[in-house]
Amino acid sequence: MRVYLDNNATTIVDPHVFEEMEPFFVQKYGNPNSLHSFASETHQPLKTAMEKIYAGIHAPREDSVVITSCATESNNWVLKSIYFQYILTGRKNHIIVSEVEHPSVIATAKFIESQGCRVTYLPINHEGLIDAQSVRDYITDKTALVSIMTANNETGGIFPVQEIGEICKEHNVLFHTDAVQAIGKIPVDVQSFNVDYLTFSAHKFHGPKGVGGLYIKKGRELLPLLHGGSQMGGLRSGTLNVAGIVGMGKAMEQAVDALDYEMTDIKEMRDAFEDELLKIKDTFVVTPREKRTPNTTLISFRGIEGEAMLWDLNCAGVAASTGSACASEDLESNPVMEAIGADADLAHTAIRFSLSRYTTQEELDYTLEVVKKAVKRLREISSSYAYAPDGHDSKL
Ligand code: C6P
Repeated sequence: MRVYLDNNATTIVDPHVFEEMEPFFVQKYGNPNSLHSFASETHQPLKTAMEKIYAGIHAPREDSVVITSCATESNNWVLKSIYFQYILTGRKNHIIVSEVEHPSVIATAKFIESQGCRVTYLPINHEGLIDAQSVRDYITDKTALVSIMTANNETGGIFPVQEIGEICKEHNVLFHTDAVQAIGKIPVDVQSFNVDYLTFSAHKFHGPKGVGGLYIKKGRELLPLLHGGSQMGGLRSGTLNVAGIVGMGKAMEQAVDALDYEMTDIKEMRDAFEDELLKIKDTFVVTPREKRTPNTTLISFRGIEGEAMLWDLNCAGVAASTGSACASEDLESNPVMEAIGADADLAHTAIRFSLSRYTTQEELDYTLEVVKKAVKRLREISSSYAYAPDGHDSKL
């Protein structure tokens, strides 16, 4: 059996999404900006897709949604543009990001820090969450931007963006949220979130890879990301990825339709799965369930290196991760566990299981059996775990 439980890294493209994209490769392949029928036959599908994207995040018509290639691009764009517009010009000198943002925010923040911007890396609390009021403590009259994710990709922890948005508004500070892990898992509404910018990426909600977006509130315009033609209002030039945009539109529509299922059925399946995992001795989950996206469990198995567990899971056909896919090759400990202050053993033993609406009970039952066997085998050979063959394991 093959089981895919790494849906925070990427998701299967929904067959209906694929079906809607297909005509735009070999039949309707015109450049939307050309002046002939090959171009015009792409116009209505693009318009419909954009309407679905606006509706999915509750964006008012007067605001902008700019299509990008991925969330990494959207995140880079916001921070670098703010640097050019506010920091380099001397109007402001400071931004705030949480210390557990995705690397596309953290690395960009570090880059602009190297160029002279002051950056506050907001700490998380013992539950792996952000205290909204702590944002207030760090804001100064020189703060240009706060960038805090809607939901964390490692733990699934949901951050209080609505409250943070209100605080930013009160202080006249721009607010960006990376909502990549929230779309299709919890309601996302740019208006109630009080955001100026919001990032998303189609491949996290059963859309294609290589297409994402950035919501920009009216009056909060950024500098053009790619100079060139007039596409995307001149903010991001380049021939439109028609199939990708059509696919993202369909995926967004379906994500909204499936939201209830994710928040009830998938959550129930995740909770029951997690209950079983927690019955294994010396296992730990940090962020409380009710404060997490419905599909994610980040669990530590004391005494077992995350990579060793992944090996055993993979050999049995189960795909999970030790955390963010783009940091998985550096063998570092899980950054959220580190930020919480977990000891080195625990930080190195975290495994992320992330479900999707395609996950079945049968797959979770099989995974449980695989995990139990892996825990037994790996703890027997673990140098940091005292394993008692009679089943009474103990911590060193
Ligand atoms: N996180 C994970 O395994 P792209 O691929 O650029 O569209 O998405 C980047 C990104 C940005 N923000 C968040 C919160 C994310 O989770 C991701 C992607 C994957 O956690 C791959 S590193």
